[in-house]
Amino acid sequence: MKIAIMGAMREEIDPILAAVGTYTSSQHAGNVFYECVYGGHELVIAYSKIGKVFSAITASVMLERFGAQMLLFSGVAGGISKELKIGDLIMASSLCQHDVDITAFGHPFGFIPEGTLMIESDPQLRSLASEVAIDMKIDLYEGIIATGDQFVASSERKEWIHQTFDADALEMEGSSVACVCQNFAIPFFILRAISDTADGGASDDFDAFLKTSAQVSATFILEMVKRLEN
Ligand code: 4EZ
Repeated sequence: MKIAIMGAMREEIDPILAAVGTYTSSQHAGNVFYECVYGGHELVIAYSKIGKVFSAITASVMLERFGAQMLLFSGVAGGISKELKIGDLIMASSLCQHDVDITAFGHPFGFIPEGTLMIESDPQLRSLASEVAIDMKIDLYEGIIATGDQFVASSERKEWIHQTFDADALEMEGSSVACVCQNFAIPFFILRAISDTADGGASDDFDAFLKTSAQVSATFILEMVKRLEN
């Protein structure tokens, strides 16, 4: 099976490229796509650049041009749930867009007509992840991830996102990637390791923990790939 692995930032896919060893690369639509064989699977790996628009481009290209039949996202996120500490892993059960607002027409925050407020990730990939977590003796959280085109560094905004969407973590690409995969009917999985807690200290924590948290997420994703049926 051909599997897409994406991140938003170079730092999020670097540990994956380092682990797979040799790969070929090609450029398209403003991204570099790396291809290799790993764990008996063909992989296409790329980072999109930050945000919903860039990540939607990259996900679409991986599915349409490269023919990926499954998409795994690896990266970092801001923690909302008090249970989540820096370095902890969370997989998205469902994702939403916290910055969508057409409430002037009576719609709830996050809802776009003919879309859904929440997009659920693939249940089979989540159960595989739960097995991997048990075997690796890693705590893996599951919860709602809220996406928006904002680096959240404010307790107030973070609290609003928690109250409005019951979200446990937030970032800037998961929901757009989920939306692409839902529309192409491709199973997807979004994994994030916490780099900060989206409050006043978020930018300092992010800078300090981006690399180590990205590594935690990448290691886990590669273990999942090894266990996927051929
Ligand atoms: C976006 N990603 C951060 C991009 C940071 C700096 C140049 C994850 C993320 C995040 N997103 C980690 N912490 C976050 C936070 N507090 N708010 C939004 O996916 C770009």
